[in-house]
Amino acid sequence: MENTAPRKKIIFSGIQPTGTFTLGNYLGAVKNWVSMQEEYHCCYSVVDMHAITVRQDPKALRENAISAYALLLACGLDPEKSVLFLQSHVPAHAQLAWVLNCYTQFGELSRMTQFKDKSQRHPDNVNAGLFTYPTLMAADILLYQADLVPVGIDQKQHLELTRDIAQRFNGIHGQTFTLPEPYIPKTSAKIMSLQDPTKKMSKSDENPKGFISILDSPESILKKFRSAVTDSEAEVVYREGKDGINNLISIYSAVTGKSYEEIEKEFAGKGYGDFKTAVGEAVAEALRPIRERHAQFMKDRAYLESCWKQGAEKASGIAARTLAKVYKKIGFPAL
Ligand code: ATP
Ligand code: LTN
Repeated sequence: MENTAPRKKIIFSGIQPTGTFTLGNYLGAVKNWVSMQEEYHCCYSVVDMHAITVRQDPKALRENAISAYALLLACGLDPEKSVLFLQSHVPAHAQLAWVLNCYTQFGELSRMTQFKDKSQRHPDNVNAGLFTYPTLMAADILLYQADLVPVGIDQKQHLELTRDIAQRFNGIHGQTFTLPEPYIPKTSAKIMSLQDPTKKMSKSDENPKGFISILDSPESILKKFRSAVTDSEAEVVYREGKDGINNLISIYSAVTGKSYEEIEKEFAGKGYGDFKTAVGEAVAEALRPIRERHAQFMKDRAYLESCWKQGAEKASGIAARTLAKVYKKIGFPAL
């Protein structure tokens, strides 16, 4: 019988091993990756090659990459259902990135806000890799012919560039790449710093009170939420201008599944203190199983290695097909 079921869509996303994931990474990205596993063909990568656009200590990078891989498993990604791999294990990423560099304009890369931010933050190391970072990201996505890319809103500009590059290549050489769409969660697209709620929560913040790492102890999580910056009112309502409270409401909503209205009702007549404690407790509880599973995976290095080896094999197979197609279209003679 002919199979008339629509093709399962392909998902690709990546996360940098530049430190322990924050609550922002989890709610804005990885949590959605987990729920997408059932419905889609998913490929997720620890993008260690992206991480070296900022200087990394080799020992710390290796540990962070291994820990990030274990965190993906701990968060609920299943190596049997999804392709889970380390970017540096699949050479096609670097190979396609070079090709795409030649189809990307200097002016386009100059407009990327992440490049502008990071070059300001690291003025002593504005390297060419930092500048061409988006073409490596485009290669990641296009190699797998991804339909959807689940990311936080900060990555939207890179995705638009990926589409422009793909469209340009397809225009010159004929249909080669699927045009990917961003998939940005509505409520948790951007979790803000607990100390400065106008700034994105970031694992590279110098002030650790600003971010919740997903391996923080429950005590530390509670403490950080209790000292979260809010405002001088005393009403738990989601409203323009209440950045700190809005951020806490969206975090509480993401971890409990409650709507904003339900949360406002729950805390009507109560002070910020009660609310902050409730958010802290809910987050600590939601992260507890992840922390416990992570500790177990980190003890079983042989299992981790077997997972990423299998992931690299599967990813290489898919990536090689796209790369061969690209090389042929460009005019590189076959080996
Ligand atoms: P850094 O904090 O070191 O600058 P990062 O955490 O922003 O790095 P990645 O580790 O590459 O960068 O991010 C992985 C995913 O997490 C991306 O999809 C990104 O959009 C998402 N993300 C990062 N920070 C947040 C946040 N505060 N809220 C929501 N999503 C986020
Ligand atoms: N640029 C992203 C990380 C990243 C990514 C990707 C995300 C690298 N390659 C491919 C989605 C798809 C970041 O800084 N958060």
